[in-house]
Amino acid sequence: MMNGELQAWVDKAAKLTQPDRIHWCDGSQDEFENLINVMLKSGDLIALNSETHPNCHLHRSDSSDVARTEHLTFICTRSKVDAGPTNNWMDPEDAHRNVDALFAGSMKGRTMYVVPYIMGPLQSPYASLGVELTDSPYVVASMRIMTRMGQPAMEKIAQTGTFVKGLHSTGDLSPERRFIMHFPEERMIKSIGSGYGGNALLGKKCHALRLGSWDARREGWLAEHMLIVGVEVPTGETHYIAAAFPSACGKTNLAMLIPPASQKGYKIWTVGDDIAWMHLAEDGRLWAVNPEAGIFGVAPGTSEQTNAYMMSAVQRDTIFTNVAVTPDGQPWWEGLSKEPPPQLTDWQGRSYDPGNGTAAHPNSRFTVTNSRLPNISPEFEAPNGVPISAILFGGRRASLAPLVFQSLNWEHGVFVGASVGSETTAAATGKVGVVRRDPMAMLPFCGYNMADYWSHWLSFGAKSDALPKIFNVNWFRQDADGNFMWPGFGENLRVLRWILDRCQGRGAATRTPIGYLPTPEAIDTSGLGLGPDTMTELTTIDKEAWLEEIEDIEGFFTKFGERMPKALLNQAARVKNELRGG
Ligand code: GTP
Ligand code: SPV
Ligand code: MN
Repeated sequence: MMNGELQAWVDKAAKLTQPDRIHWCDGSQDEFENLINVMLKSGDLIALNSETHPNCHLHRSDSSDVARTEHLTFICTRSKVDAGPTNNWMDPEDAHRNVDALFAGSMKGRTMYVVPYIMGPLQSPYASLGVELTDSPYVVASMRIMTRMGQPAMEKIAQTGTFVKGLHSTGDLSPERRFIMHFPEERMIKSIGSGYGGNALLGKKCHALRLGSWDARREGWLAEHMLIVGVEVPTGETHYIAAAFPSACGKTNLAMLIPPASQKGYKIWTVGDDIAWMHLAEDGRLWAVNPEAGIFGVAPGTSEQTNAYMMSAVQRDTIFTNVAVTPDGQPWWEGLSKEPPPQLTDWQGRSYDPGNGTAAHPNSRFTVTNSRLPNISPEFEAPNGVPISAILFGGRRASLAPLVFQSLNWEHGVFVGASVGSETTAAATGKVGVVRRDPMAMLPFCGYNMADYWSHWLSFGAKSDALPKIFNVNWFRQDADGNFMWPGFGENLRVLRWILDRCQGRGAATRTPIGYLPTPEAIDTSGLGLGPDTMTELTTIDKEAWLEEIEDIEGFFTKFGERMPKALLNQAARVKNELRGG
């Protein structure tokens, strides 16, 4: 059975892009192996050491195409105000005309792959269907790892008829001719000129977040840039936490935390590491599914010490992008071992010379199916997902933000999420280390006016009294010498324990204007060897600095004009007033 709309759209796209061949993907192992062979021949992939890393490959992307390009990403709604002040906007007609001119003939000499996929567990009522047309075999292979790709998706599309349309071509890879265009009103994406990550694997940020958030608002649910994790406690129950941190700020690592030996009886189960779709269930709780099937994770910093589950997963069946490689074909990146091994080849294929920068690109990544994780949650495929007890917001803040605090209530929690600030990272092109406001870690991913998005979040407050409790965390505080004050990684479990305590009405806390802070003893720090003042510093607030912060947040809020929800302005005013001693 064939979906007529799909056939007509493929015909139209082929007429525009003029591929030599069209290949309809079935998602089979044979097809995957053929793709890998095609890419080994073309040089798009390099085989890695088959003894240490069976079925692993290295891909080197164009050196001008190594991260998401936010300034080339557009939300094309009929009305500009619907995209809001934080998104680039183009009139849909102009956008189609501009990119179609670039798509014209862009697949000449290439194969157009028709990639049907499902975002969400196969049997989930919340799953969403899509088809990506692409001329990049790397994208096809990656989509097979990252989504439920192939025949089952095609069958569902034939049955239901509705799907997100994504047209992608690497074009000439020039940033001058690169655009990532979203047409939420048409449920369509057109991406040209990049083969990298979120720019090109259209199921991920484009579909599951930008178009997903648009659908979520209309249908009454939440599409979020969040990990989902199960924390099994010594008594045997598992509590689920969802956490939104900006790109390259620790989602994958928290999702795979391994409790240190001191934390007996705890175990972490990964449900998702980047995206959560959350629905309000009849029990009044938010239930979350992970729409993805794989991990596109940051390589630098990943090691046996920081993330042993991830290390185990990427031992086989993994595509590495822009990492360095040893003479015997093993992948390497900064942080994998203390010293770089001798005779390394860097991410651009040159003999490694520190004078050229890092050996692996700072945004180098691995792509691997979730099922390779030793701690994959038994609920990973659960159609309705898992019930969320706590939502965490956070970012990278060298100063100001305490290790953890709890919001006073849902409305204040939405304010805490809306006011997240974080230092920029290598996950997007541009300057690194600059604090910018990144509300709910969704600044680059919200497919509509952020003020309407906050109103949507606020609207849940009236719908249920069993919503998750909202917290803010910061693993990245630094001392005067630039060292991290908190050990992070596995030790973050100590903070999760306080969070779960608070969800159950336990856990010592002090009320402050910004929320409930743990008393310095409330978090177990035994055996960490922290300096005597460290915990005090991590759990107190500098009122003057926070006043400045709230003023900056208010300045950000003024951008949204009359769409700005009053409740958040009131929260800012309240915090300021309390900070001044009112
Ligand atoms: P995206 O995939 O871009 O959305 O990133 P992410 O949020 O999943 O970030 P990830 O977990 O990959 O971490 C990014 C970087 O932060 C890596 O280099 C990690 O090693 C580092 N990191 C993660 N958790 C911690 C932590 O608790 N403390 C410190 N100091 N660094 C951390
Ligand atoms: C992010 O930048 O948040 C990522 C990587 O998860 S990408 O797929 O490129 O969006
Ligand atoms: Mn991400």
